[in-house]
Amino acid sequence: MDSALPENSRAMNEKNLELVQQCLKQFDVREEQLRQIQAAVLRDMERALSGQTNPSPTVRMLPTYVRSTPHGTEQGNFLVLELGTSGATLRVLWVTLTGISGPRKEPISWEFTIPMEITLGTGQQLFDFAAGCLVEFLERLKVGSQPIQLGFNFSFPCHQTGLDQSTLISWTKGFRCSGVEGQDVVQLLREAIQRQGAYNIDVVAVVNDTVGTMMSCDPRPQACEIGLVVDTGTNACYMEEARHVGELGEDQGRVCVNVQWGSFGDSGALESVQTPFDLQLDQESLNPGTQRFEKMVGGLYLGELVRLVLIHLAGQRALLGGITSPALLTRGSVHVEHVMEIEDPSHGRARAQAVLQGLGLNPSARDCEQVQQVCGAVSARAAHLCAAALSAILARVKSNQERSHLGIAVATGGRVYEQHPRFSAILQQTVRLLAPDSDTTFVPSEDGRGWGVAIVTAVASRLALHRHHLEETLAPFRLDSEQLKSVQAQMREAMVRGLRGEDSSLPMLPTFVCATPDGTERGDFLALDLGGTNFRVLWVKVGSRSEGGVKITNQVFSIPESVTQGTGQQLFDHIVDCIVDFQKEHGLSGQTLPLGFTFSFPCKQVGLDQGILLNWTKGFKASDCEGQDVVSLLRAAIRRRQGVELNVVAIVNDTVGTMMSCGYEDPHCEVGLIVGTGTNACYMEELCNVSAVPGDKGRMCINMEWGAFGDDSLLQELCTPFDLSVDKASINPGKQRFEKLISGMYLGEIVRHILLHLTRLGVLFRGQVFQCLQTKDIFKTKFLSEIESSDLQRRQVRAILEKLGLPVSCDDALMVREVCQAVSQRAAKLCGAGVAAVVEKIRENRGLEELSVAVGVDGTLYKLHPHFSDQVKDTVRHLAPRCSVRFLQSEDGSGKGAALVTAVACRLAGSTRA
Ligand code: 0WK
Ligand code: BGC
Ligand code: BGC
Repeated sequence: MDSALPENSRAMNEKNLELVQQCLKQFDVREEQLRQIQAAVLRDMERALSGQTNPSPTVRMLPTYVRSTPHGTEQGNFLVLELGTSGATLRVLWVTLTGISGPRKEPISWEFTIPMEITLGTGQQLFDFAAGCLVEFLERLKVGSQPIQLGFNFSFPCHQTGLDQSTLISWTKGFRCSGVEGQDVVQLLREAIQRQGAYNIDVVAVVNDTVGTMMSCDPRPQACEIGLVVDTGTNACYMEEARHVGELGEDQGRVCVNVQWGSFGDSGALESVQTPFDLQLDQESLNPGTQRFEKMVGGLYLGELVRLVLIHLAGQRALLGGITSPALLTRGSVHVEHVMEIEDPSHGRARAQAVLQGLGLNPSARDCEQVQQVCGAVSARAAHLCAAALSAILARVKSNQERSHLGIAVATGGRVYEQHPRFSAILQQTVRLLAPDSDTTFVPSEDGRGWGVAIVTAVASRLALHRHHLEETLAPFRLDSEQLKSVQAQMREAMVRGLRGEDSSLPMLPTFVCATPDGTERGDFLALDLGGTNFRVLWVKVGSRSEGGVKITNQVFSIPESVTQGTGQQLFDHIVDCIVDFQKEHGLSGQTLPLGFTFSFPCKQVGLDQGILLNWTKGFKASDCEGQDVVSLLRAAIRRRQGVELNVVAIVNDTVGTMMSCGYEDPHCEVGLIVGTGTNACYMEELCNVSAVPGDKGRMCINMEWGAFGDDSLLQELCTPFDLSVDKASINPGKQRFEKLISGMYLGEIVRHILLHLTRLGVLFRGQVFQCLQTKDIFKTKFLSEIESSDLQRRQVRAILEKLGLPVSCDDALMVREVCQAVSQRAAKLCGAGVAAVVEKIRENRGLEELSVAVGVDGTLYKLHPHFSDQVKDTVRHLAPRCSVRFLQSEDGSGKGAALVTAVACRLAGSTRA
């Protein structure tokens, strides 16, 4: 072209070309620089994942709560609102998902331009504008008033705490609406839709555009595991191992992480490749100092970079004859579309001319050629940098999958990636250079993100439906203050009726224990503790405090079900066998020590050593015992065993034993509470209120047998179908209703029935009803305690359930935990309402304004469950504010109490064996 020109013009042209080349050289990023950037992005990713803050990583690594790539089963119609991917435009789509087998239906979509005053206005204006577009779209679509589920494609950095909870961290890409940063954008959209009041639209998911892009890929033959967007802005997401995402607290499965690589380099990592044009562009941008990587790659900035270079070169008189124009000097006058056209291999030169003339310039052919080079340099750098960052993700996924070679599919989207004539090719070539051990397939996402957002929305709506089913199922377990007050009042009335011997579901059994230990008790005693998790034989030495007070030697014996559900003779013979073994073991054989018998079942006592068993509870069903005096049954067994002599002095309920045991340490302990296999309470009642026992002076301990509260269907309203199933399947249907809502023997079963119900609804375990879930008593109450312990990560919850043979997803584990929490919380609150009724009774018995009292407590559920005891205490504080109640956990169990009752009896009878 120059050969025809005079010498000096040729020299001028060469000098100008030199100047242009020199300037564009700044946009060259060498391979080793790209590798440094790849390594720096990877380092930042790992820092962000592990929550490191110093130095703070500049990529954000935001969990998206999308846990699986599409499995194609999603179906239904979904509305999708896209905001922020393609500049100041908003798109509304109607997407019909037809599942894996159905034909792929093209979405119906509409694009709306967002006026500048909206993108820079208030958040309310922006969301009202968006809601207005939704209504306009739906009007045209004539969808009528059916409930509509919407997926919100919001392409800005957001901290998500769920599929439908997302807080905007900061605006990018020319948006700067006030009052939105730090807010939940789903809430803002819901409010705007409500203000429209036109349609019943439920926003069920918010999705970043990279996620929508990744999810829009057809999972056949290979699901995409990375989503890449290069449009106005740029970003990527990928499937990360959930265990690496600190804030999730999970260990299995994967979760999609929104990398937010636009902010990479905000702390200087890109300085080595930044040009003065980049710095100027950043200075003049809406968000100086941030989104440095995006400002070198995103479409919103490529045109601007070209413009600044053109002005610079014109300023050096190396281009355009040194002449600029007002349009060229106007920020944003060169768009990415211009750059893409100018780089068009066939028409680029002509387009360059048209674009420059459109800017009021008069370019020469040489100018056009050099402007093409400028565009080429700027976009090639963008593609190289993007490839370096993408290669960092590939390296991450490869190390996650512990593979030497990675085969992976990347979903791509965005106008720059899709429409720029060379961008994608340069990017793919550079990725092959930087990540040679990854076989990367680039899959253009067919309709962009709409599809993918609809799939995430379908998943989210399925999860929302599950959440609805879960809330609906658990709602009856969430007792409010009124319900608890009514249980307290009903129990109070039942107590009074029971004490008067009137019709009541509360037996209110006199125990003939009228005094708590006064510390003068002395001697050796044997004690038996039957009715809890373990059967124990105890040797209790009661000495003075200086001699160390009470010393206990005990031994736990198992009682096989064949005995607990055999004959009474078998049971009591088994008990005597254990006593004999114990005596042998501890050198007590042949000694006749006074014996206290903790027998934790409802007994009508006619004396301290006479107790007629009213009915078995807690899985015991030994025949020929109900209606019998169990002390006689024990004595008969002792007689049957030749050469054994035992002096049974007292029979006490475990609540009484517990009260006595704690009362030995704290004389204010006047209530005994058991929350273990079964549940029950006793307390010191005024003798004048106990119609069954003559006399009206002093007090007597009353064994309430509150487990039977509600056996007169008083608690019917509180009983859920799950409670009815547990009761029906129990060995004593219709009995112990209060106990069956509270105690350890039943909570696991209630949970199992709820899990079964939720599985049948398809909410849990993908709707598969596994045999183990249909197995009675397989879900132990101790699992509740384990699953609810707050420091237990989801992974451990899953381990417990997997041990049962249940394949558990993360969401399953979460929901199972919520079920356990609801069941145990109800139990604790009901137990608290019971204790409140008792302490209020004592306060009013004594005509006190304020009562200070202690409650002796025992039982595995109360002791081992992480939250049970606190919830009981909170409920008592709430329902009996005029009672200050201290809960004393019994260390030695009720066996010690039984020995102390025996010691008191012996003291009162004036006979102990030193
Ligand atoms: C330990 C007591 C015993 C009582 C038991 C209740 O010594 O008398 O029956 O607590 O708790 P569980 O063992 O049923 O959890
Ligand atoms: C946003 C990202 C988005 C990307 C591509 C960036 O400015 O921060 O969330 O994915 O643009 O649209
Ligand atoms: C029994 C009570 C006992 C409670 C706690 C209930 O099943 O009826 O007597 O106190 O369990 O063990």
